[in-house]
Amino acid sequence: MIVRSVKEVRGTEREVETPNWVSRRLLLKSDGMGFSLHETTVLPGTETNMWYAHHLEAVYCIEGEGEVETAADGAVHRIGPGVVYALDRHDRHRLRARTRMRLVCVFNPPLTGREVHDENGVYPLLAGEAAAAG
Ligand code: 9YT
Repeated sequence: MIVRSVKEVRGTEREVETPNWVSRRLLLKSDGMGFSLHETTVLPGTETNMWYAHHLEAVYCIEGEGEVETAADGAVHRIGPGVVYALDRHDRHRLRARTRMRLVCVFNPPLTGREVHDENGVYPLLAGEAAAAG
C-alpha cells in the first residue's frame, strides 16, 4: 500500500509550479495505479487555457470558486466545492479562478512527473501511451 501526504510532496520533484497553478502529484505513473492523482491549487484571478489532447482528466473541486469554459461551444460552467468536470472528449477549455481553488485531478494515462503545458496547453505523451477510455 502506498500512503503519501501532500505535506511530504511539498518541495520535492512531485511538486510542479507555474505562474497560474501548483500541482502536487500524489500518485504518478511510477506508482503503478494506471492513473495519476494530483492536488492542484489554482491562483485567484488567473485564466488558464488547456487542452489535454493525449489524456483524459477529471477535476473535482474541494475549495474555491471559478468557471470552466469549453472552447468548442463557449459554454461556461460554474465550478465550486463538490463539483467535478471531466474532459471526456479531450475538450479544449479555459479555467478562470475567481478565488484560490483547490482541485483533485486524475489523469489517464498517468502523468510521469514534471509535465507542464506547452504553448497549446497540451501535456506531452510518452510513446506507446494512450488514454484507456470506455
Ligand atoms: C485544473 C488543471 O488542469 N490545472 C492544471 C494542472 C493539472 N491539473 C496538473 O498537472 O495537476
